[in-house]
Amino acid sequence: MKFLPVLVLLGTSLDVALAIPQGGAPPRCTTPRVRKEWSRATAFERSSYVNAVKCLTTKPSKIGKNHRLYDDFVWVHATIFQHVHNVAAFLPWHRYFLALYEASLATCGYLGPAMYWDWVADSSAPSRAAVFSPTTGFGGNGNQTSNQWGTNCVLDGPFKTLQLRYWNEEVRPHCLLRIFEPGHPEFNITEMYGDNYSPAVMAQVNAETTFQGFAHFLENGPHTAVHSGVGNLGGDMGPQSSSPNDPLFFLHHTQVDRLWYLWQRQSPSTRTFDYGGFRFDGSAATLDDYLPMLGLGPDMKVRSFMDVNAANLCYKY
Ligand SMILES: *[C@@H]1O[C@H](CO)[C@@H](O)[C@H](O)[C@H]1NC(C)=O
Ligand SMILES: *[C@@H]1O[C@H](CO)[C@@H](O)[C@H](O)[C@H]1NC(C)=O
Ligand SMILES: [Cu+2]
Repeated sequence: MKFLPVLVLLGTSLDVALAIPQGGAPPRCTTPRVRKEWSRATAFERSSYVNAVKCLTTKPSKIGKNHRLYDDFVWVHATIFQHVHNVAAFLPWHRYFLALYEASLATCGYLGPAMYWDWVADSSAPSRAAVFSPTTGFGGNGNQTSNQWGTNCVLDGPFKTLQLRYWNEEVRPHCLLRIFEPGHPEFNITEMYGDNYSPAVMAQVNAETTFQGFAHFLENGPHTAVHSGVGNLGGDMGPQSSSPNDPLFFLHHTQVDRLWYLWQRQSPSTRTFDYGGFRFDGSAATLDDYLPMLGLGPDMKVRSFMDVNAANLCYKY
């Protein structure tokens, strides 16, 4: 029996999906999908990915809101933001969120794997990364002629006409905003804060031996630096709770997910289910905590998102 993992995730709750049928075998992950770096995707994959992202703006909300399917991801992330950042659940919650996005892209005709932007590889000149190409990427920097909020529109690429609805949790219609950090040598700040996600920094992050240490360093170091490097304070990718407004958010977080995967793979027997840290209320997190998804998908346990080889995920890098 063959499973399309995204459909398992969409169509049923995990409890159902993982229920062991009487006398039968549980669903298994036999052919994991291989997630790709954007620059290594084919032209067809890239254009069908971009078309599917645009298609999300033509579909109705899945959670009964008066906005588009595109905005569901922004709204859910913004609304639940404090509960899933700077807490133990940061990595598994985003792993689940990415899987739901991948499933939505599939309903919009993109059947390929999720893609990532390897910003560690591009850290010495991030603005020249393939993802910012106007022809084969997501467009480049926003218009920098004014510093008034809402004017730093991305003027090239496939998303130059994208209309966005939320800024944090407020309804504030705007264009796709980007404000690349230009770099300030006098303050030892490199372009787009690239020095904060260099191979040397990633080696330090990888040297962390516990989930808690690794996750905290990854989130507050490289992850945040990339958000700020692309968006700064007035851009959509900045440290806003509405950062999924920028389609690049998902390639950024797929890279975060990949780095976690690579760390887990250094010692699968001890690290795959290594989890710990704090919940939003300060109490100790456990693998049986639920990940709140506000209806975008069923709330499921952290435990279900630790192993990418599980039938509900079934991918690798
Ligand atoms: C850039 O922004 C300025 C100020 O908002 C605006 O006057 C100008 O038309 C914009 N440039 C383009 C090419 O849209
Ligand atoms: C500049 O930043 C780099 C990377 O963050 C760091 O290794 C270096 O020590 C800093 N240099 C100074 C003079 O602060
Ligand atoms: Cu987030």
